[in-house]
Amino acid sequence: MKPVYVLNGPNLNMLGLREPAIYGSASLKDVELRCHAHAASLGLTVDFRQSNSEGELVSWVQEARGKASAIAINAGAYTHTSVALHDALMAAERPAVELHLSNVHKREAFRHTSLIAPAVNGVICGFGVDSYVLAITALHSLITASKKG
Ligand code: DHK
Repeated sequence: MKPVYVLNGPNLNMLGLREPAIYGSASLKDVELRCHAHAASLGLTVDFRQSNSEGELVSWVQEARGKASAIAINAGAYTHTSVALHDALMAAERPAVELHLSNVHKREAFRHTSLIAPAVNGVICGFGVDSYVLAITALHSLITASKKG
């Protein structure tokens, strides 16, 4: 079984240090460990990555088309700006979930728009690190459903 790509965008390498009242106290390494443990409990594996570069994230989404079973993506601020990530996700033809630690709809107006949401199966936000766990659970259901169908 190909891994689920869990892709993290800009500033997520600062988790634990960055605005903990919004993003929590867990580090990105803590998040990665939760993802590996949860995926294993569902019989999945995870390839967990972070980049501050939009182009690198686009390349990873392109790579996922051949190498991943599904994509969970917290694109950080690129969520709200990146036509390139939207287009890459449209071309990936993999089950995909957009996720966020914070509830972006309770925050500044510029976070209320996602350019990538129309290119994914669904969106999860506002549950802190559990957003990653919920995204992996959702992808597991989509992978299982696509095998039956
Ligand atoms: C993370 C970011 O870096 C922000 O730019 C998004 C998202 C929200 C999060 O909540 O995980 O607006």
